[in-house]
Amino acid sequence: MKALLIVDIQYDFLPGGALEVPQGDVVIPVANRLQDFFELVVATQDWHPPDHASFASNHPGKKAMEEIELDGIPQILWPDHCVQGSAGAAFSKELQMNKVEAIFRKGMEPAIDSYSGFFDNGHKKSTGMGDYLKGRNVDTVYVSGLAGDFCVNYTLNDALMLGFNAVLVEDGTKPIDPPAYEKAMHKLKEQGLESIRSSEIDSPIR
Ligand code: VGL
Ligand code: ZN
Repeated sequence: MKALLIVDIQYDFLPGGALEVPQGDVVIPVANRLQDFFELVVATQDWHPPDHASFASNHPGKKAMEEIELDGIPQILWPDHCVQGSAGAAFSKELQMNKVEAIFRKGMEPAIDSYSGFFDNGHKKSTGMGDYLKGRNVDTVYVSGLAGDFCVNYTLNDALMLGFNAVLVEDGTKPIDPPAYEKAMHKLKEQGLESIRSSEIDSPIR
């Protein structure tokens, strides 16, 4: 079975949000249209406590976009975003949610960041999404969402590492830093990532 994975289409990553992805809103109609062609749709949701270590505001003297080390791994400091229960953490009202069977939240652990929908950045804790998908006999994941160079990139990487076939929906994502995104996708393609344009999908995918 093939599943559509919708990554972090939340107000804070959309234009006007705390950590906006330029033109991030263009991915919404793409993710909406594709859902009709999939038997299984799941979503991820960035969901941080206010004291999350990825927030520059929790590191006196540091500014957003500065890099530090967190538990031995490089960490970009972000503006406060996707705080649990806040308006910015909500899924866009434009995003169709009826077909979404499960939502995997991530980034709840104050001291660890979690870009991928599967694991935290140190690969210490699983969200359970990999086991869930395997339990549903999923062999291939199609990925759409935000941001292309962070959560989509890390999610695709972990999907491949877990043995799923992974397909990037090219027009279903937008990055924060386009050159970094291109470089990351190039690297993932060498590891087996496939990519398509959403217009290539016009009948049920099984
Ligand atoms: C994301 C930065 C911080 C993402 C989440 O969804 O791509 N990026 N938290
Ligand atoms: Zn985050």
